[in-house]
Amino acid sequence: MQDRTYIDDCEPTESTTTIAGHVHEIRDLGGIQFVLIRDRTGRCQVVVKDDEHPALTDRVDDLGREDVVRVTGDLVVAEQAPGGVELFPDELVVLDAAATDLPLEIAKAVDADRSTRLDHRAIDVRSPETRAIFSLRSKVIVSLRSWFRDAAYEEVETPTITAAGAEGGAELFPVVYYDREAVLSQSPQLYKQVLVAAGFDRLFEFGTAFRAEAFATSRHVSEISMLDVELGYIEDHHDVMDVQEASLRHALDELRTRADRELTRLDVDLTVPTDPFPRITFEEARELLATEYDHEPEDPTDLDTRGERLLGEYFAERGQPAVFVVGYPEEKFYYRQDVPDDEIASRKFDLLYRGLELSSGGQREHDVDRLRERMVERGLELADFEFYLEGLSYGTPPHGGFGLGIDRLVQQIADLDHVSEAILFPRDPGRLAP
Ligand code: AMO
Repeated sequence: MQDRTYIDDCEPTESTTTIAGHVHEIRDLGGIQFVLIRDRTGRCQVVVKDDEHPALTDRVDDLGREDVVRVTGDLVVAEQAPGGVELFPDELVVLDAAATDLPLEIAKAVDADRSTRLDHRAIDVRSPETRAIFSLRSKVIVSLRSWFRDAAYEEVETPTITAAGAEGGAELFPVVYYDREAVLSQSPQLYKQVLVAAGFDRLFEFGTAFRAEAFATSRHVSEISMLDVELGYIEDHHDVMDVQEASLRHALDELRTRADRELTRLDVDLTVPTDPFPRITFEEARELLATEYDHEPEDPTDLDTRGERLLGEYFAERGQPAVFVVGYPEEKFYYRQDVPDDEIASRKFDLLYRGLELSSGGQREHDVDRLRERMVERGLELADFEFYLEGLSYGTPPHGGFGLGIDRLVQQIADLDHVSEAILFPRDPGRLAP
């Protein structure tokens, strides 16, 4: 490996320091040149004085933006410089020269439209603001994973090429699988349930889910990163919400310290909910929307985008960025519903975070006869679900879980207008490349 120090880790010392990265900006003031070097952690100003280093001055004259260089020299405290230090080089090596026709502006605030930026994504992510989103995203995933590992959850992987959809509906991508037709997985739902039945009673999976949404909104993409969780031996859906709440709070709390640099770069003031997240029933949510905002979502079984946004505002004003809405009617077959003494229609919840649905979850129906009835009522082919029904038929603990959309979580944390901005190479109905 080439010896170098990340810019953010550079400490001014007596000894020489080597940094490496892209040339972000060059300023030549006649007699003195400033070259801003960018690596994944920050930017460092390299200062070349003509009278001290004529050979290096010639080399800087030949430099272009985005050239990849390695620079070695003495670091000196300089309050006015980015990062508070300057490097006075003894050596500057060009590792690769960049083409000069950059398709996007990197050094200045990016004002290209989103579509152009996504078309040239590998260039767009060089801009420090965009880069910060993905550094933040990586830290979100690390924090969530560490919470589940510490809580003795096992990490599993389930297939993405499957025989039938798990979530129902028409949002399936067909794939040719040898001489048969298969579909890309909409969710590991059925697999995670049969695994809990088999004794994997605390599991999680970071996976990819595919939804052939026919429309493009600021919160939908066709390829989603999902954290799926499932746990056995629960009393009810509140146990699942406890896990969703604790893991998310842990991740947000850790970000405040571990992603301080990224949050600052993105100008985000992250508030971590300290109290339990409010849990309101679906009926209470509709009632609140009607009385506080005179808003009645058209579909009586759901809250619409505006409804979720207004609920977000209502709870944000009361210091709560997150709220659970519990008991959605007419739910998918696998949620427990119509439980005799329950005052709610189902044990399904959604987690709204800053006015956007981030996760869905709940307690599952584990009575196989009732499951079969529900599936038939919904017009599903039982033959497509044999492995599921078999897996649950031989002793299944009461269980539940949730699926958290990682892309939307990053969208909300980084305060991005569009979910595709939180994804390196997003897929939507209009985009299959890069
Ligand atoms: P659901 O279908 O609600 O539930 O999906 C869970 C979460 O995934 C995210 N999500 C999406 N994000 C971006 N674009 C999309 N097209 C999209 N679709 C879903 C959302 C959503 O809250 N099996 C259940 C979960 C469970 O009960 O365990 C499921 O997949 O953040």
